[in-house]
Amino acid sequence: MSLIYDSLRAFAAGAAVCCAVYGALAQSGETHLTIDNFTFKPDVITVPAGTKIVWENDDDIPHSIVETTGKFRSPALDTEDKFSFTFDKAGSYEYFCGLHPHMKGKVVVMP
Ligand SMILES: [Cu+2]
Repeated sequence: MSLIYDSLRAFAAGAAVCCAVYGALAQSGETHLTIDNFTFKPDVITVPAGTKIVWENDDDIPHSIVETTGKFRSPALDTEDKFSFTFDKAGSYEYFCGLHPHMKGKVVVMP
């Protein structure tokens, strides 16, 4: 029995965190990510549909943003360059850096 209660408690805590994040982002409609030290920050983000995500390269070498199935692709971004994409459809969008393919990120779009 306690195992079930623990699972329920963990689920409720997760749902509360999820909804708090959803509410905060739903108001702005725009979310900023940075690229620094060969890392997308945050590398995984969940947003409501219709959110515009803006990536800014804060690294001192160029990076790019390429969606794995070709839904979007940025040019090489120099330091302080930005790229944005508006996520209108729910789904999971994985992307990587075209110059350093080991750099990976994911955007999860809620309906
Ligand atoms: Cu890169």
